[in-house]
Amino acid sequence: MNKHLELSPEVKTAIEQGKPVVALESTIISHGMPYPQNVETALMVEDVIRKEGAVPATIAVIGGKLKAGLTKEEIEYLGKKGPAVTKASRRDLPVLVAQKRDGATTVATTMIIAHLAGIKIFATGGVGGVHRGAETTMDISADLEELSRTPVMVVCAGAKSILDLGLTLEYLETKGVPVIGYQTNELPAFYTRVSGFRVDYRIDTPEDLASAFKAQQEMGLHSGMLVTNPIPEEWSMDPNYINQAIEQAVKEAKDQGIHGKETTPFLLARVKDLTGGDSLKANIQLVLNNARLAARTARNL
Ligand code: PSU
Ligand code: MN
Repeated sequence: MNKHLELSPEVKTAIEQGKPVVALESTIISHGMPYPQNVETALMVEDVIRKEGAVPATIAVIGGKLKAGLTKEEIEYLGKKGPAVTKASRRDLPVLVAQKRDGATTVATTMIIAHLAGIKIFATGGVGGVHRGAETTMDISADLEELSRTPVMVVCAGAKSILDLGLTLEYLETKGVPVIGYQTNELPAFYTRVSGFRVDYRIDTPEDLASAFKAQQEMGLHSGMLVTNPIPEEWSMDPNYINQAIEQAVKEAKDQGIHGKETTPFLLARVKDLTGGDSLKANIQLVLNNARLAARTARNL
C-alpha cells in the first residue's frame, strides 16, 4: 500500500474481502454545496450506498494523509470549513502531503486516491470540463486529463452548462475517454436530462456498465470511463430558468475577473443563490441517484 494512503477500517476490510466499494469526492462537500446541506448530503449519500450493499469511501486529504473512508466528524469538519479548505486537484497533492495539510479532493484527485486504494468506481454530481471561453482562457479542468489516465469509472449527472459541453465532449474524444449515457443517448446537463449533445454509447444496466469497464481494464487501456446518469424526471429543472441563472453567473465571473480554481466554486455558488436554492435541491437528488447507480455497478465489478 502507498505510504501516504490511509484507509478507514471499514474500507480496508471491504477491499481485502473484495466487497463492492464506491468512492466519493469531498470538494462537493467543501466547495460544491453550502453548510449544513453539504454534510447532510454527504451522509445521505453514504447511506444510499450502504443500502445498496456497497461500502462508501469518502475521500479527502487530512493532515497530509490520503484518506479513503472518513468519519462523520471528518465530514462535518470539511463541511463546516467549506471553501476555507484547500480545493485539491492533482497538482496540489505534493505540497499538501509534504506539509501535512488538509485538502478537499476534486474529481481528479478522488480518482487518483481511489485508484491507489484499489477502488474502481466513484460517484459524484458533476465533473469539471472545458469552460466557456476556453479558446482564450485555456480553462480546462484537470478532471478531463485525469479521466484519460486513471482507470476509475466516474458516475455523474453529465456536466453543468457553466461549461462548454460541446468542447468538453471533443476533449474527451481526443483523450480516448468513453462517454456513456445510462439509459439515454443524450448527454445530460446536470439539472436537466437533455443538452442537445449525444453521447458515444447508451448502456441500460449496471451489469453492462461493469462489463464495458472490465473490457477496458483487460485491454490495459489505463483510462477512466465517464458514465452520465440523467437527473430523475421529477427533480429535473426547467432549462430556460436554470440556463438564465447560469448565463448570469458566467457573466458575473467574467466581469469580476474570477479565474483559475476559483471559477467553478464561484459559478456553483452564484447559480445556487440566483435560483433561490432550487438548484441545490436538484443537486442533492442527482447525487443520491448517482450513488445508487454506482453501488449497483460496483456489485458487478
Ligand atoms: N461541478 C459540480 N459540482 C462540483 C464540482 C464541479 O457540479 O462540486 C467540483 C468537483 O470537485 C470537480 C471540480 O472535480 O469542481 C472541478 O473544478 P475545476 O473546474 O476547477 O477543475
Ligand atoms: Mn479550471
